[in-house]
Amino acid sequence: MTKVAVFMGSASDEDLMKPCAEILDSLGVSYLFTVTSAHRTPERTEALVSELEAGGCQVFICAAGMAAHLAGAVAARTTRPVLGVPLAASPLGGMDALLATVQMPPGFPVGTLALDKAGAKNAAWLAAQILALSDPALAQRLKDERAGFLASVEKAAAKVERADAERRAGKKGTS
Ligand code: RP5
Repeated sequence: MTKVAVFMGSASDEDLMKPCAEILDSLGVSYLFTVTSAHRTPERTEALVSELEAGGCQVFICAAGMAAHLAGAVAARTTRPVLGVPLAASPLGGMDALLATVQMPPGFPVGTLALDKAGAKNAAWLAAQILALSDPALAQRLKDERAGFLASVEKAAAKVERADAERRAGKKGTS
């Protein structure tokens, strides 16, 4: 069963959104990764939302650049959580997509993540966190991943502290 839908407004968005798919893969979350556009293929977008919802999809992730209406168009068709990833695909540096995604009218929320790859990654983490509310095994995998983040920061901190201590000791030796 597909638990998460990852929609992109164009195939040109694929590279920015790959990290989203990679994280869902690593967490063992089933997903559909595809292209559909609010403007170019509105019927396909509508049909996909209906089919996926009927099949048990729980979370919709929508990424688009420019006049990014994809997340809003999906939010209009479902009451399941919709996460939006604005992409910096225009000379406006993504501010266009950010505002189009985040400024939804009340009643049709789109949980808006950061621009580009950071948002792509966090959309996957947040979708997994939503699914984990009713999936204890996934909740445990998320806790394990958090422990990994913590361990890597502690390792990095120890390395920086060691290098700093060596630098200071070297200075003392020369004075
Ligand atoms: C948006 O327009 C897409 O999400 C993409 O970011 C942007 C440009 O699309 P292409 O012209 O590259 O297909 O709808």
